[in-house]
Amino acid sequence: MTSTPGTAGDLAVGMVGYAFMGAAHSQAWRNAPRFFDLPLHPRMRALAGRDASRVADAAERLGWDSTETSWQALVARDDIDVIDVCTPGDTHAEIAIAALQAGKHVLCEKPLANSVEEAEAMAEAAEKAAAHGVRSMVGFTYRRVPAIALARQLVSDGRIGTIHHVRAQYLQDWIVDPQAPMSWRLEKDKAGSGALGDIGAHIIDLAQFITGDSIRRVSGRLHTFVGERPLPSEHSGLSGTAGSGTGQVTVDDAATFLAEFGGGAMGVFEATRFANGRKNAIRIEVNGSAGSLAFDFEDMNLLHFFDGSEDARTAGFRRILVTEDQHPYVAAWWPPGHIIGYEHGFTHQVVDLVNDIAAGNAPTPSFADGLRVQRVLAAVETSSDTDSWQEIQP
Ligand code: 4PW
Repeated sequence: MTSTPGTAGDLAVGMVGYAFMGAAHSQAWRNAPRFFDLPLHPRMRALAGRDASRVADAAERLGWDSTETSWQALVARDDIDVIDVCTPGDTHAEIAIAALQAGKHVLCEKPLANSVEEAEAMAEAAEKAAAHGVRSMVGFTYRRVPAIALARQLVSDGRIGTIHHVRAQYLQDWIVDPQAPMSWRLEKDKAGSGALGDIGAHIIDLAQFITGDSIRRVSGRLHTFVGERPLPSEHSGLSGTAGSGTGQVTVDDAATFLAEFGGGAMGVFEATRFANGRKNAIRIEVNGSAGSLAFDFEDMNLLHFFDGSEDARTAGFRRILVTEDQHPYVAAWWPPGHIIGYEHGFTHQVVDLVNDIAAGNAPTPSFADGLRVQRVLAAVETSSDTDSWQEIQP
């Protein structure tokens, strides 16, 4: 490592993967400097993927300057400052560790890894690299939804008081049809786990982020409703058409668990891809001694807040439209009331990362935060297998 990358005006980005998350991240790298005043200008320098013609098409469509057909070639380039990992979980550890060791800042999609062991190695590599000014962040993007960031502020400001309850759900329905085809998200080797890691990881992170507390033990249950599905007719993501033949689903379709937090709060969590009619409902409610908060991503510009100190005759849940200039991230976008959407969280993630790189700050969520989530995921799985409460290593 010769010098800290990305300190001379431009920040050159190389991304691995170009499916759903790759498209979302590409839009974020492009839009961040257009709406936010950034200390470094992100350049979308190179996109890596194994298939030369598909990666070339994706680079053209998503706006990347050049392509590589291996992540190793991308990491070896000396004109790249940041590696953005948008691949399935089975490759996160290998790519992120190599990139950190090559002195590149790393943004890695969630969940951080497919196992606690991989996540530990990643957190260790991140800590070593940080000593040389190399930064890393795990992509728990929903933290950067303005209403969620506001929820965190209200808890830190003491408006909710001592937290008693956390109720968190992540509900989707994209595989409720038994004929919905296989995809990498249904294969344990590729994804690590199913609904638990893919979407449960988000609500674990959000619960810990909003409360500022950590889950200390869990009791969980995983279930697979459909064990065999048609193979896809072509590459499929969250949608696709069935082809011929079938494949085994090797992950959970749904996960539920009880949790106890270090500070004494009780938690109830549910992550499922079988909640018919719920598309991307991330619901979180926090009840404390001074008030309550409630959020649903399907109405993501709203935060519901109950202030327990108000006159009981008129107190009630207040519906806050989180589109004022005083709200987190919002001033850079539209006039009040002109709502934002799913993709904005990814832009905010880039903005925070670029600011931290330029300022020499440690970004959050860190790989250590990602490891903490990974430990909860593993504990829920063990709990389900063994019918027991599982403690989370601090
Ligand atoms: O937020 C979710 C992701 O983390 C998305 O809805 C889909 O599920 C894509 O990956 C996960």
